[in-house]
This record gives sequence, C-alpha cells and structure tokens, in this order.
Amino acid sequence: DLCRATIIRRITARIVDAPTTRKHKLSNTSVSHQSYVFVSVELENGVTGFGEGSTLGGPRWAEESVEAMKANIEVYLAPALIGQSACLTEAVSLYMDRAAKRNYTAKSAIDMALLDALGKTLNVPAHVLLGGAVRNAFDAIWALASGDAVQEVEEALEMIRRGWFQRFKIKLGFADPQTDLSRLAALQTALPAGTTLVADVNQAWSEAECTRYLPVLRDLGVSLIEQPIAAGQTAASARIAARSDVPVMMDESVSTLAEAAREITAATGSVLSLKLCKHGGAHNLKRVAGIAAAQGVQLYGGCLLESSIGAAGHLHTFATLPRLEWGTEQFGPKILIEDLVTEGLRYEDFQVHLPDGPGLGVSPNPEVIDKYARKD
Ligand code: MUC
Ligand code: MG
Repeated sequence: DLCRATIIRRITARIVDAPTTRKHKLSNTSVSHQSYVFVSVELENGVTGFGEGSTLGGPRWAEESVEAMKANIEVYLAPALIGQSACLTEAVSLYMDRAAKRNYTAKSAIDMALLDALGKTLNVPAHVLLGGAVRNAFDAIWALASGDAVQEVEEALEMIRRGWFQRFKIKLGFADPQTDLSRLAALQTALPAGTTLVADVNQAWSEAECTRYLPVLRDLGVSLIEQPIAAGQTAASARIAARSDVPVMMDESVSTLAEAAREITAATGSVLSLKLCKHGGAHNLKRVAGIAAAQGVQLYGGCLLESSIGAAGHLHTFATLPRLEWGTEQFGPKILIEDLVTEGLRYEDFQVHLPDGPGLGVSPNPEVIDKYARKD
C-alpha cells in the first residue's frame, strides 16, 4: 500500500553556495552567493524527492545558517523520520517538531522534498497534495539591492524590457535614510508612472525614523512598506502602521502561528509576507495565511532568493491560497549565475509560472549542484 511504499529510507543534506549575478545588499548583510541546504529524501519505492532551504548571509536574516541546518537535519530531524511514511505529511511535521524546536527552514526543506517525492510517487504535481491550484501564474516582483542607483535603474529597465518583471522591491536601511531615499527618487523618476514599488527596510529604522521618513516614501509613490522596524516591537509597529498612509507589510515579525495571531491582532501591518522558511513548511504556511485572511490581512508571496527548486516549492503552495493579492517576489532563479535545475521556472508576461509535472515539477541539475556543493 501507499504508506508502505513511501516509507522514508534516507535523508541527505548538502550545502550549496551558488554565485549571484551581483551583490545583494540588505540592512543587515550583503551576499555575492546564495547558500542553500539541498535535501534529498529517498523513499522505499525508490523515488527521490528534492527540497531546498535558503538563508541570506549566514544566520543574519534569521537565526538559521546552512551549517546549523545541515547538522540539525543529519543529527536530529532525519533520524526522527527514517522508517516513517512520507504520505502522512502532518504526522511527519509532528515528528520533526518533537525532534527539534523552531528550525523552520530546515523543516521546510525536508517538507518540500517529501512533497516532491510523494507527488512523483502518485504522479501528481505537489499543489494537488496541498488542495490544488487556484492559479498557475503569479505577478512577479524583482528586488533591486545593489545600492547603486544608476545600476538599479538600468537593471529595472532591463527586467521590463525582457518581460520578466515590471514591479519592484527596493532594499533600504543599509545606508542612512537620506542616501536610501535619493536612490529611491532616482528609481521613481526612471520607472513608468504607476509602477508598483515595495520598500523593504529589513527592521533597520526606529519608530522616530519611520515617523519622519514613511511620509517621504509615500510622496515618492511607494505602494508597500515592508518590515520598517525590528520584529517584536509590536506596540511601536502598530503605531507606525496606524499612522502610515501606505500599507505596512509584516515580514520578519511573523514566523509562527502564535506570532501571526499576535501581530495581526495588534494590527502591526495590513499585508503579510509568506515564506516556507519562516513558517516551517507548506501546511504551516497555509495555516498562517488563514490567520491573516480571517482578519482581512492581504497576502504577499515572499522569498529568500531560492533557486528554481525552492521557488517551485513556494509556487505550489502559493497556488493553493484562495487569495494572494500581491503576487510573488520569487525572483531567485534569475539572480543566480546558474540555476540549480535543468530547466528553470518560466518568467513571461511579467508573471512567474507554476511548473507542470509530478512533484515540484523541476529537476535538480547534478552537475551544477556538484560544482557549487561545499567540500567538507
Ligand atoms: C526579505 O527580507 O524579504 C527577499 C527578497 C530580498 O531581496 O530579500 C529577501 C528577504
Ligand atoms: Mg523582507
């Protein structure tokens, strides 16, 4: 029977450092390569599924690093799952929660590989295992984060010319606000009027800086302001959101279901960024989305610069959400010099398309993965 056929035989984790086309700068880090944990799960029926856990600059964006993930998968999470059936995905999540607290990115990488293996076993796309797709294309957002205004304008115009992206996110908070705002002004002048522009401050500003500068962002035509102050500063964040004419999006402040309930009840934002790495897998992401939807909070498909493997995992999950008002920023495959799959996700008509085929619908490229795999 299915449960027997899908017994988990082996789980392996490798670290992959994939170079990016340019430096990607955030308030708290800057990267020239993306580090992933690449997970393979082999089932009793001989099927192997693949998943990916992404980080940004080591344990700086969140607390997990690829080194810690690999160790925790090998020593704690994999042993808890060997011999269990992959078809019982909720039970598998419980085993992982018993074996390790938090570690959401590591758990999401395994969860993704299990969905891939299960989909391949049943010959269905992963979204079918999550309720089925209600959309198969997503308005795509590209992040501008070199910190060089001239380069960013050129890059944005090139993305529009290629038909890949016409909505943009600009990273703020790594320079002083005046410098950041002059970059933004240059971009605003160069882009077609009415372009959707998201500003992600990655927790860098104080409440006082928000009071002073959020109205300037509004005047510069910003459509959405992401995580302007530190996660956990709930009261200050609620005051900022109440005063802002531009919607505020929660990102680093919401990982767990309890955080989602707390932040949404406190009204620290009216939009929420969803990421598998924050919520610990597809089912939990959907539960967080439900908490948000119950309070009328809009949803945004976030990313952590995943390759087409992790991006496909996100798209299969995002595809099943009844509402996803802001589309997705799954742009990672296009920022890598070489994607980790044989055929990358399709970006066309300013949309990123849900891949077809069983499981995640993408095939890891073993040569590229070997080339960038960290040698121990
Ligand atoms: C974040 O904070 O949203 C996603 C896109 C990007 O440029 O940075 C990441 C993380
Ligand atoms: Mg963010």
